[in-house]
Amino acid sequence: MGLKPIKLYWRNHVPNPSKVLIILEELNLPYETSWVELQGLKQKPYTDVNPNGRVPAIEDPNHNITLWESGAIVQYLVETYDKANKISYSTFPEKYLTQQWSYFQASGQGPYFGQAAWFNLFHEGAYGESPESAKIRYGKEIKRVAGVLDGVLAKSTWLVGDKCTYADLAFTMWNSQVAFIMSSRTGEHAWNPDEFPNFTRWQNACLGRDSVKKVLSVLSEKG
Ligand SMILES: N[C@@H](CCC(=O)N[C@@H](CS)C(=O)NCC(=O)O)C(=O)O
Repeated sequence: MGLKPIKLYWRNHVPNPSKVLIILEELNLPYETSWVELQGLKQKPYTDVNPNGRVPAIEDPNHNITLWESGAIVQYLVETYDKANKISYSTFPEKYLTQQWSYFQASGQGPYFGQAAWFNLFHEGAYGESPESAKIRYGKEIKRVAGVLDGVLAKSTWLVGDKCTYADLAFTMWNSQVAFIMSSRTGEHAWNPDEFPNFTRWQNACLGRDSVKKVLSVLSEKG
């Protein structure tokens, strides 16, 4: 029997919903998207779906489940629908190493890159000040995280084993925003991808996946 479409609540140009879109595309799952306006995020009916008032969230009618937090959604999709292990592992220790990178992305990359975006792009508009120390702090974190990945990817093509997994792809959308987030930074604080050649090669490989190309084209159509 065919699957019913999975509903994804999302907004454009924000990395966490796109992280889920990439996995839906990778696994060739039927889905439909439901756009949530910014002012609708923190009020009903959306808070009945996600009491945390953020995107993404999904409703999967095939298993009667509503989920939020992009990492939990990706893990659910992979465990439920990636039976062929296209982008995951069921072997030991690869299964747990993939989870490890996925947790690192959700706790070490997403929030820090997000704060870098906030202080470089939005804080001044909201508070009328532009704290240099916060820009330095989060810019350094972007470089530190890129450096961790660069070191590991000097020895392997992908984060775990010999294939691209959901953990690699979890990093792609935030990585793709770094040049824009850091575009006003200069001198020693500037973002220079050449300092992280293995990270850059890996990011380009992720950007070359059909799933990522499809998501990026949908995002650019949406404007
Ligand atoms: N940890 C959450 C973060 C979700 C998140 O921050 N989503 C952003 C878009 S990328 C959002 O909804 N922002 C709106 C807001 O902060 O009000 C996840 O991974 O799903």
